[in-house]
Amino acid sequence: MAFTLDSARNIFPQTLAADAVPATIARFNQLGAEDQLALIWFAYLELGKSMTIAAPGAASMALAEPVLNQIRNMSFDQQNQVMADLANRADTPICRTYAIWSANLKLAFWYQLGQWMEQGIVAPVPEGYRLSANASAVLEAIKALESGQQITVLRNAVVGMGYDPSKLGEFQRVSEPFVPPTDKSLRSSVTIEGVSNQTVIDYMNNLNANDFDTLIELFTPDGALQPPFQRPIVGKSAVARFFREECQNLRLMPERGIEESADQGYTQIKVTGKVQTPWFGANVGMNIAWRFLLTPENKIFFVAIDLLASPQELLNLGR
Ligand code: ECH
Ligand code: GLY
Ligand code: GLY
Ligand code: GLY
Repeated sequence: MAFTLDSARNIFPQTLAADAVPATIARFNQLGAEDQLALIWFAYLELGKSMTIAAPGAASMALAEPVLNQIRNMSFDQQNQVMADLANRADTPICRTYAIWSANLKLAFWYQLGQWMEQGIVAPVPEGYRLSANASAVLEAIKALESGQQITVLRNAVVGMGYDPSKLGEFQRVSEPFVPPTDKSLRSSVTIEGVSNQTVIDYMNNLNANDFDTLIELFTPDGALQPPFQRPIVGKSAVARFFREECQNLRLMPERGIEESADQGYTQIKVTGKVQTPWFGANVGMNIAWRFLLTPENKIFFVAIDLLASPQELLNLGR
């Protein structure tokens, strides 16, 4: 039986993803805008007790700066309105601008607003603000998650704000400029217990080196990549764009895996390990599985990246 995208997505079905993340986001999305913003503020303060967020790069800040300055010059009432509009995904000029930003730009924007809220430059969450009962429950649910899941909830909340990009028609995305790949002499190489497949090793090493041009050549023309809790991104050009826009400076630390032959000369490989995002560095090691399906020519037809339910899942290489 030939593999399709749908059958590929089901390889290693025993993999237990952190379903608490989409479940928490769904509950978050039911809340009113004011509650959403206050909840994130409290979650952010909580997170700040145990880890620091790296400041965004100058290039990201420069792209967000015109909107940030516009907000800085507003009254507190107007600022609160802008933030509520973003949470409500309203149709306003600022929400439309925000909609075409990459995830990292959206995060950089909120990072700056958070700093300004602390400094009293942007309207703070009122002292003694009382979350609704539902919002308190969602906050407690977030606090109970492991740190990799917490930052994924926060990221997804931020990415979901602003005007709905699918209503925009044609548009040009705005993302931070890409950094050149790491010099060959400075690259490191991963070793994965139980996996010797060169395509998988090259995938990890090229992603770690920001060498997206080499990386994309590991895929078939119709190859697909499924990020955590998202639909697959299909086709070389879409995957290449995703790498350039969303995947700079990640640190992949695969640990172990299993290789098996599949139908029609294909190979399925599951790898587990840790991933760090440049936002939190070594403060947060996300527990990740990669589920690869390779063609007989050893090209990537499909790879899913799953955020795992627990560290125990790192040892689960079963089908
Ligand atoms: C304040 C109050 C008002 C409202 C808001 C506020 C600000 C909030 C802020 C939040 C910042 C959150 C951040 C979160 C960052 C999360 C990053 C994550 C990254 C995960 C990456 C992964 C990569 C996996 C991949 C691999 C591959 O092999 C292929 C590519 C890819 C407080 C003002 C909103 C400031 C900074 C979770 C898992 C391994 C799929 C990418
Ligand atoms: N500070 C991390 C980033 O800009 O991606
Ligand atoms: N998804 C890339 C990052 O946020 O670091
Ligand atoms: N393994 C389930 C998923 O995240 O797609």
